[in-house]
This record gives sequence, structure tokens and C-alpha cells, in this order.
Amino acid sequence: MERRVPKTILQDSKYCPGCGHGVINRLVAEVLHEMNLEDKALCATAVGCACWVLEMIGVDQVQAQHGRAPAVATGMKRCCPDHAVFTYQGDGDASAIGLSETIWAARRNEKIVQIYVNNGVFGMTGGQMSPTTLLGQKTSTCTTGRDESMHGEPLNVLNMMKTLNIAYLARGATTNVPEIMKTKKYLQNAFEAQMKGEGFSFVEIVSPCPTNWNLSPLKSMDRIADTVLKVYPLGEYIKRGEKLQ
Ligand SMILES: Cc1ncc(C[n+]2csc(CCOP(=O)(O)OP(=O)(O)O)c2C)c(N)n1
Ligand code: SF4
Repeated sequence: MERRVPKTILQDSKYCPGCGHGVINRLVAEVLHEMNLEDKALCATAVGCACWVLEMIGVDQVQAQHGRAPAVATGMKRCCPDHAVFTYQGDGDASAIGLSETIWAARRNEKIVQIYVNNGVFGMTGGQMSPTTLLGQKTSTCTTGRDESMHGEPLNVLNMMKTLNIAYLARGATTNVPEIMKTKKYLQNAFEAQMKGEGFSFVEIVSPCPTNWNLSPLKSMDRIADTVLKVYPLGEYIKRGEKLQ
């Protein structure tokens, strides 16, 4: 069988088996290829496993330390307004250390795409609790499970975005082929909004971290379907500035 790989994919996935980052990297590369944006794409990436996008996708990139990717992407876009500028970040990077950058780039309605990979933990550093860790979920820093009275409720960044005037807002997942295809469409819509000058797009993608969830890749998908999506429901929420739900 012929193996078709977008030309910006530089190597086979180097993430853990079953990790969602590999699928998402591939979707980003496919979307850039199909929209003919490969040669004018600029990425500001993160700390965490998300940062391997530097070695996975062959477009010009700057690694922005500790949640600062939306600020770096803002600078890129203002200097190169005809380029397709995006950030690629985990939930720890973008909503723990980098929450203010995230909210203020959205508040300014910068013409960038923020890709937010929500796997519910700090993946690279050993599975610590992150802003999106679910109540009751055990992590290496809350070994008896996230407790509302001790740690607060999980942070739903998409819900915060719903209150802002931005161009596009959606949440996808990597659980199965239909959801992966919808997620690809969300990424396309986001880049389309940017290239039409409509403003800021935020695409959250619910993704497994089998290594730190201590689950097999298949059981990780089951956990997302049975538990995670009840707290982080999928769909499009804002399109061309219009609130859809
Ligand atoms: C200020 C600061 N605190 C902590 C770290 C350590 N650190 C590096 S990656 C990372 C976790 C990132 O998690 P997330 O963004 O969720 O990405 P994932 O690995 O899950 O893709 C942390 C805490 C750091 N580099 N700098
Ligand atoms: S530690 Fe988790 S997020 Fe990082 S590559 Fe492995 S499965 Fe993916």
C-alpha cells in the first residue's frame, strides 16, 4: 500500500505509543499541505511533549518558553501578516504557566491559531496535576485524586474563551477516525479564519497520555469517551465571531 505523508512531516512519531500528539501533528501537517500554507507557516511552540513538534513538522518555528507562545506568535503575525501563524501547546503550558498569555492574545483578537492539546496532565515531566485534571483523577502530585476543596475545580479554558469576541472556537478529540476527521476540519476552519483576517482561533484537542495515565492506548481512548468528554464536550462553539452554542 502506498504510504502518503505530507512533505512537512520530518520523521515517524517519536511520542509514546498511543499518544495523541502524533495524530495531531499529522493533522496540522495535512491541513497546511491541503491549504497550500506549508511555505508560509510559522509556529510558536511550547515546553512539554508538545515541543517535539519542532522535530516533527518542517515549518519555521520558535520555541517559546513557559507559556509565552501566544506572545511570540503575536509578534510573528504582526511582522509577517500574510503568514499562517499558530501556536502548539499542552494544557500545562497554555493554561498553567501561560494562562495570561492565552487569554490576552484572545482578548486582543490576534490573527493567530492557538492549538491547545488537553491531556489532563503535565506529560513530559512525569504526569503532575494540570489545570485540566479531572476531579478524582489520580496524578503524581495528587495521588488520591484531584479534590475540589484542596485543588479547585478543573479549568475549562474553552468556556472562558466563549465569553470573548474571537473568530473561531472548537474542541475536537483523537478518540476515533470520525472524531479525528472532525478535528481536522476544525483546524482547517481555524486557519481559514486567520487567512481571511477574521481574528483569533482557539482549537482545543482532547488527547490521551497513556504513559502518565498508566493505561494502555486503547483503555486511554475508552477513558476519554466515558469520562473526559463529559467534562469537556466536543463541537464548534464560535464561527466567524458568531456564538453557535
Ligand atoms: C517555569 C517552569 N516550570 C516548570 C517547568 C517544567 N516543565 C517542562 S514541560 C512541563 C509540562 C508541560 O505540560 P503540558 O504543557 O501539559 O504538555 P505535555 O507534556 O502534556 O504535552 C513542565 C512543568 C518548566 N520548564 N518551567
Ligand atoms: S508522556 Fe504523555 S504526552 Fe508525552 S509523549 Fe508520552 S503519552 Fe504523549
